[in-house]
Amino acid sequence: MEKTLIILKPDAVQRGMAGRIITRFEEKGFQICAMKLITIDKNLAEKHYGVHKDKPFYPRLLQYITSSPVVVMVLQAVNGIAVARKMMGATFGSKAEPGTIRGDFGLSNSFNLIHGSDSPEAAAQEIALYFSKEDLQSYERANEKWVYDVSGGSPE
Ligand code: IDP
Ligand code: MG
Repeated sequence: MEKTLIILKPDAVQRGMAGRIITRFEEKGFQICAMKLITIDKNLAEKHYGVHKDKPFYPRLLQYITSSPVVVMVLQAVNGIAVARKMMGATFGSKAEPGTIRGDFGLSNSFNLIHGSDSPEAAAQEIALYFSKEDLQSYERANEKWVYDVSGGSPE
């Protein structure tokens, strides 16, 4: 099982698309481990996007991500990081494939609805930025044994 940090960015919340995007992950079979609505402050934004600090778009990225509330979630699935990235699609809606979240819901080459961790290292760092260990709910889902084949002892 792999945990990933997902942020429904200010445009997703402002456009009333948070529910639909969350539904996509629920329908796919992801388990919600934590979720909250927050406004990211400059300090937190700088920590989150530090790897991009030398990019030309960095100031606008900080402005965007701090401009309005976001939904922050920890989602869990087998191979969850890669699966979530695939569901998100390419970085901007103008290029993202139809069927992906960015491909179906966005057109901008700056606003792009959603963030998802891109590696296990990034996921661990990002989850720790937004949540404490106690925030992460560990619970058995009623439908778990129909989401995965657990007959071999581990979810497949
Ligand atoms: P990703 O979100 O698909 O992983 P990255 O290249 O890691 O994309 O960039 C992080 C975020 O920075 C993007 O999601 C987007 O919000 C913003 N960003 C990336 N490239 C540009 C750009 O060329 N113009 C404006 N914003 C950008
Ligand atoms: Mg990235």
